Amino acid sequence: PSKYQPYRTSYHFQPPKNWINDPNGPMVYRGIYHLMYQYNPKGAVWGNIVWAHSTSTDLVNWTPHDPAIYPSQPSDINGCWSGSTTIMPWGAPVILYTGINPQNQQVQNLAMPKNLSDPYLIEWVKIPNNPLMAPSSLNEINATSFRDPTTAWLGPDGTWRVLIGSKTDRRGLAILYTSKDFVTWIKSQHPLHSAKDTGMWECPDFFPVLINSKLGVDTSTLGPDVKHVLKVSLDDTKYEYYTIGTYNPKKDIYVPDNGSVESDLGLRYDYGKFYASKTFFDSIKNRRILWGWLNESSIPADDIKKGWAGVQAIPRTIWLDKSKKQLMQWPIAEIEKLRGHQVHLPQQVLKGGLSLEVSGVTAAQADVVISFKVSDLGKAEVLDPSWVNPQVLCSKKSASVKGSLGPFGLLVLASKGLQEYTAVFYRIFKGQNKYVVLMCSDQSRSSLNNNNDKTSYGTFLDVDPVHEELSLRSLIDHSIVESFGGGGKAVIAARVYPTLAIDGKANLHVFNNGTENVKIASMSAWSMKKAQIG
Ligand code: DQQ
Repeated sequence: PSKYQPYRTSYHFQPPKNWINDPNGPMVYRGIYHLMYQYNPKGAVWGNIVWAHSTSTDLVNWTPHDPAIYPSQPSDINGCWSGSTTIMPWGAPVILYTGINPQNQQVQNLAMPKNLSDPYLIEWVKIPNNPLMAPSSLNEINATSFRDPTTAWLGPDGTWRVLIGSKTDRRGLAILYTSKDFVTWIKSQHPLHSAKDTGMWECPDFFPVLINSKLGVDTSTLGPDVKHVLKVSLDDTKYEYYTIGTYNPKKDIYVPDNGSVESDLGLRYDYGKFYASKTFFDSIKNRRILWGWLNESSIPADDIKKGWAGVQAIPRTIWLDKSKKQLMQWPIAEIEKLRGHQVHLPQQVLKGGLSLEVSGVTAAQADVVISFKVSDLGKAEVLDPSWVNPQVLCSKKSASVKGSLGPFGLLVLASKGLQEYTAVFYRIFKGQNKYVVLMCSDQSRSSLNNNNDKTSYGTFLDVDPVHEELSLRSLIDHSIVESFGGGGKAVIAARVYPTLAIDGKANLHVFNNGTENVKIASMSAWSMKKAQIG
């Protein structure tokens, strides 16, 4: 690896070197948090996949261990791909994961801790019965599209259920298997859910969320107080979509609520770069936590030069919004203990066309929280009915394109002369019968190195700017800008590689490139300390 490492993170999880992708089998066991993840021990590109393993007591600082799962049986000899942990009713964790067999078929295997009295769960044993689920001439399973078992859930009938991602032709499938003993698994006639024209469903995740509560519940929880969420990662586009709906445990089908879809206009955890995510129930703090992989936006040749690729997003607490129509996400509270020196801006009006620099924080390693209030919406630009795709709208109307109410927001990782910056901002439009808020993360000027993917990201945000403040929180970590809009109603993560705006040469600004004034209702920025991530 190169000595020049301006893009390594300070508080987002990453190993010292090499390629990482999907978070695998996250859990808490005897007070210790476990993160496993897809890892190439031999280089900075995907391959030779094992489950690397780290543990933590606070989800912020991490201790690395040897890989938990690596090829050792015929049923995983060509790779140990993604999977999940299930906690047995008596407290023992069990892993189901995808192995690649000698015929390069995808099959599902089981691994158990060797020693349950070791809270670090260093050693895992694979049962000789593996594989427990495999494609065959009888079951019509596509051997190259059969992977990523979910956390299993236990029905009131004493039967375990698990989902495996798959497809037939272009139809994405969440194949359902059931078992009485967790070892003998039977494929159900019908998938739990499927959707046409979505392609391969990777890394499905299926879990209950409480109605009217931020608390999380165990994955097997059923009843009138919960709705269910099904998330799928679409291999074709590398976007994730989730739906909220109803699970019928008698018929074992899941029906998304009206208008809830897995594609295009569907809901996403993140409208930027975020993939192969997985949740787990944190029984210590009764919350559900979401882990996701942030891939690089650099070219593989640059990844090889820097000697690593891939990081994990900050774990996010996830719960059902009051509207019951979407999820909410917020960085786990523990991350705030890394907050160091704080800078605060007094309430003030930010006039149209003006910006102000926020000095006194380490702008390449910061946590920034700002809230805007707009009092006069009269001059809001009219939303053209053809502007249906927020991401396209954000790239057409980048931060440098003047508007009336917006763009206003943050310029982060900005170089002194503004040759480089990443802009996270809002624009408010007048829609048919309500105001429409657009949230953008504009990477187009993020780096002078044009090899990087500098696509802009965007989403419409379900906030009423007449009655509510527009809040924005950005976690900035050298090559990561992870932004939470509307208190967690929408999230956009981006990877950026400034060439000038590095470390002490990175700056932070609040800007208003609209003609109308906006009020900064509150603003705080913290320098972030470095986490211990061995
Ligand atoms: N990554 C794993 C697969 C999964 C994909 C292989 C998603 O199990 O489908 O590294 O990123």
